[in-house]
Amino acid sequence: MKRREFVLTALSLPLAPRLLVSSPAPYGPVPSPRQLRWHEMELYGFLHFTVNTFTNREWGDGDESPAVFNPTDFDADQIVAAAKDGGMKGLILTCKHHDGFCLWPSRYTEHSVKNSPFRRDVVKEISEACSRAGLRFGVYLSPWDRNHKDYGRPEYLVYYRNQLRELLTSYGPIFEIFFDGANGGDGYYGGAYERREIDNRTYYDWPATWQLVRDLQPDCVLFSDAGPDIRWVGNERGLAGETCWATSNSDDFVPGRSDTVRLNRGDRPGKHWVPAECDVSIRPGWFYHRHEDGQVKTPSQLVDLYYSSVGRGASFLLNLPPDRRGRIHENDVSSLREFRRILNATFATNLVAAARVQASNVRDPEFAATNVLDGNRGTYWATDDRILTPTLTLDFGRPISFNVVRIREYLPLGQRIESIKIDIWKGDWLEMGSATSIGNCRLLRGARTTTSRVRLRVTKAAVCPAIAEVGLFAEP
Ligand code: FUL
Ligand code: CA
Repeated sequence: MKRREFVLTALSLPLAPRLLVSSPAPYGPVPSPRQLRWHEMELYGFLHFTVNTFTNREWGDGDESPAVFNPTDFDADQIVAAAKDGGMKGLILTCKHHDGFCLWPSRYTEHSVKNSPFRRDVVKEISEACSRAGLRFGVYLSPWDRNHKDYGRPEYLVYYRNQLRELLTSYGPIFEIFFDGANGGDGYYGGAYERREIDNRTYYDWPATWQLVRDLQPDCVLFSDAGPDIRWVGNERGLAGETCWATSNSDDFVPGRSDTVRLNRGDRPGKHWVPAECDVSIRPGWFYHRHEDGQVKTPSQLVDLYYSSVGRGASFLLNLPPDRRGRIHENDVSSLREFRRILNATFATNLVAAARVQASNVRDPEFAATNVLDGNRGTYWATDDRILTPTLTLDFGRPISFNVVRIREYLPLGQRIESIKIDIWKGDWLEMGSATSIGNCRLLRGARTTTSRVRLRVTKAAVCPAIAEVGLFAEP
């Protein structure tokens, strides 16, 4: 049987011919290149901004006058800098929320910034500020539109796709489109003031809309309850399931009609690679309200959310609502900065770099795996095909202190591991923690402990594991 402890990746050429070994066969569905790029982002922001910011509401009826939209000190660079200081890799803007007001001067409606006293193209300014700061830009275009006269009829779909086309062709690369599932029925609808029910299984004809995005922006990931690329996690509290598979039988779902319990944990076996995204606001509401200035989540609450989202294989989509000035409020900015300071301090030093790694249950147990178990997701360690439950022992030769373990699977080979345990040496092996799904990232966080040896046991796997990283860290 061939060895593959020194691994080679699909992404790089082997350095020496003797290292040429066969890599394991992929298991189940695997991520597309656009999903792999998205997986690496892990933390990005949401910007909820529209007439609601000025009317102090969460859902506008659709009859708001564009005259109310009038930020007094709008600064896209300040907004983007706040996100960047928080460690975010991208920003998704509500280009149009349920009220139908457009933050760009769409050719297809008068209900936009072009008829506001502000007059500027917010989508353009935010997207350009993102690109200056090196953040990726994404859009939210509410399917439910309480302003548009045709909402509920087939004509509206033409309008919706025209708008999407504008957003996808005028504002540079779009990394994600967030297709919201909400529909409350009643609205202004061009003056009709009535209730309009739609059948969300058929009305939107999602496959046609998704195809439009594929044609115009092939690198863009599509979010909804049903994917096809990213799924809703089933709550707006930032909590992925304690078990959270990246796979989903997403054909069972339609946006706006979903089994939230299943979305929260994913499906295994699952037909498609559709990892979860955890959307949650830094404040109680999605839009800015002055009376919530004292209810901004604390740095430690944000850190907890990071562990319950990114730490369970999902992404963390944290909403930062611009205020009436058109800036991120000082309280949110400082909470985000401190959150980032804590994460940076935690993950700055991976203690595993100093360990000698031994594997049992493989044919040749002695090898230098630290260089493939590192943070580089393109390198991984795998066992022989018949070995499903290997143990990796990390020997530090001196006491080290840590409280966080980070494990990543090598995603191009699928989600393979089903459970693991972490043990520490205290004269005898003591179990420190355990987990089920791993995927892109699993963080185990416990009390600070001191030991000279740590053991990772894969206790269940569908096929031989392929592990991209094992890291040990200490929170400050
Ligand atoms: C929900 C919407 O109704 C909220 O207003 C917000 O946009 C949230 C992200 O999605 O479905
Ligand atoms: Ca690696």
